[in-house]
Parts: sequence; structure tokens; C-alpha cells
Amino acid sequence: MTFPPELIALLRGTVKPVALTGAGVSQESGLRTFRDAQVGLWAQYKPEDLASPEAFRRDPKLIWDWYAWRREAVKAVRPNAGHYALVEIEKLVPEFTLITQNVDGLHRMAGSNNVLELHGNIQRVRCSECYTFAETWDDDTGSVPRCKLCGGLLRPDVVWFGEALRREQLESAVEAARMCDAFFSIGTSGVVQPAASLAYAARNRGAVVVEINAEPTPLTVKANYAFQGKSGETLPELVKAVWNL
Ligand code: BV8
Ligand code: ZN
Repeated sequence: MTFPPELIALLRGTVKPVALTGAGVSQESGLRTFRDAQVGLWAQYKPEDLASPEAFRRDPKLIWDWYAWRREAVKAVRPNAGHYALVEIEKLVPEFTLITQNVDGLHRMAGSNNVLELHGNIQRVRCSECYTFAETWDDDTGSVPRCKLCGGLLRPDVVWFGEALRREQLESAVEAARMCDAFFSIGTSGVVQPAASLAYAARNRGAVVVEINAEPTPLTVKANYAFQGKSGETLPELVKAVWNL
């Protein structure tokens, strides 16, 4: 794969790059993307209808089981070359910030440290009342496990639609996007807010915006460079081309 020489030159000079990833970066690990995740007994539900506090209030067991099913799916996969290429960038450029919408934890598993998990992490469980985190919980009680402190229902530590993102995480992400000199948007359809506005914040501050996605998104026409392809193939190639690895 060849990349425009001026882009290579630009990225060789980058000191504060940022990458925002979505479900597409985990697709080559065998995890379905958010939009294509609904298969089998979950096919009848739209993900954003399940990932909401209203849905949990309406039927906590249904939502608990959906996340238990997704936790098992994550346990069965491993990071792919796209995740590892982002680990390489962190080693090469100390001020690199990785922002992810993914709750699968695969970036950390790959070895990325400076990761902002904007929408939480599916492996973490906490009380829906007193916010206490549960290290262990009994999954086969036939009902939703309860908090040992206050008896509240346990829930996944993810941000549901209609819920605010954690303030410090969002502020760090917005700051990183505003201060960056290069912004990579990787494997995301760019529709969920506020994450989808970060690329525009970077572009408005003069950063070069590079999109790597399997299909066009609303950002494609606004990006300085847009590569339509698989992140697990394109990212390692780009890292090799820029940093002669
Ligand atoms: C909030 C965790 C308010 C849970 C998630 C402004 C305008 C319109 C709507 C809103 C707005 N502001 C807020 C909203 C509402 C809403 C929103 O954005 N709705 C959308 C649907 C329009 N936002 C919210 O509700 C946010 N909260 O606003 O709170 C508030 C404020 C203060 C006080 C109180 C309340 C919360 C948003 C977070 C929701 N939680 N996840 C869980 O996972 O179960 S969002 C979830 O969906 C993911 O985290 C991710 O963000 C999103 C899925 O998107 P992607 O990751 O991009 O995945 P997708 O499948 O869509 O696309 C994959 C792409 O990859 C595709 O393009 C595909 O082509 C590509 N691809 C596939 N394979 C590959 C590939 N690319 C490269 N390589 C491959 N191999
Ligand atoms: Zn509690």
C-alpha cells in the first residue's frame, strides 16, 4: 500500500497525534461491529434500544444477559494487527493519545496504556444505585446479581445512550483533540455524539485529519486523507511507511 509522500512527511513530524477508534478496529479480531452485532436472539433489538437506562429499568435481566453474552464474545477474541499498530505509535510518539468508543478492552489487552475509554468497559461491573464496583458476581442465579453494599442491581460500567460521559474522560478527549497536530479516525461510522465531534474539533484547530474506515462516513469528505480499507491491514502499513519499521 502506498501513501501520499506529503502525508508521510507530515506524520513524521507529528508530536501530539490522537486516534479515535470504533467497533471497526475490533472487527478483524472476530467481534461484530455495533451495527452488525445483533444476531441470533438479539437480532430483534436495535443496539441503542438495549444500551439505555430505560431498557435496563424496563427489563434488567434482558439487558444483563445481553452484556453477559457480549462479555463472552470478547473473552473469545484477541487484539489484531490494527490494535498492535496503535501500540507501536504510542511507543514511538510519547504524547500520542488513544481515544476509543469500544467497551471491549482490546486496546489495553494489546498493550496500549494512554487509552481514554469514553464509553466505559464491558469487563467492569458496578452497582446501578451506589456506583460501587463489583469484583465478582454470580452470573447463573437466574436474576440480575445485586450489590453487596446496598442491594442495588449490578450493571455493566458502560455509558448508555442518554447518559453523560464521565466528565474528566470527556474533557481529556476534547483537550487532546483540540491540541493535536494529527487526528486519526479509525473504524467508526462517526454518528454517535459527542465522540463523533472530536475529529471536527481537531480539524478546526488545523490538525491533519486521516480517516481509515471500511466504508465512507460523514467525516470522509471533511478528512484531509481518507483510506477505505481494513484497519488491521492499513494501520500497520502506515506505521511502517511513516516510522520505517
Ligand atoms: C449523551 C456503550 C447526554 C454501550 C455507546 C447530538 C445529535 C444527535 C444525537 C445526540 C446528540 N447528542 C447526544 C445524542 C444522543 C446520543 C447519540 O449520539 N445518538 C446517535 C445514535 C445519534 N448520544 C448519547 O446518548 C451520549 N450521551 O449525549 O448524554 C447527556 C448529557 C449531559 C447529561 C445527561 C445526558 C452517549 C453516547 C454513548 C452511548 N454508548 N456504547 C455499549 O456499547 O453497549 S455508543 C456505541 O455505539 C459505541 O461505543 C460507539 O460509540 C457506537 C457505535 O459506533 P462505531 O463504534 O462507530 O460502530 P459502528 O458499527 O457504527 O461502525 C463501525 C464502522 O467500522 C463502520 O463504518 C464500518 O464500515 C467500519 N468497519 C468495519 N470493519 C472494519 C471497519 N473499518 C476498518 N476496518 C475494519 N476491519
Ligand atoms: Zn450499591
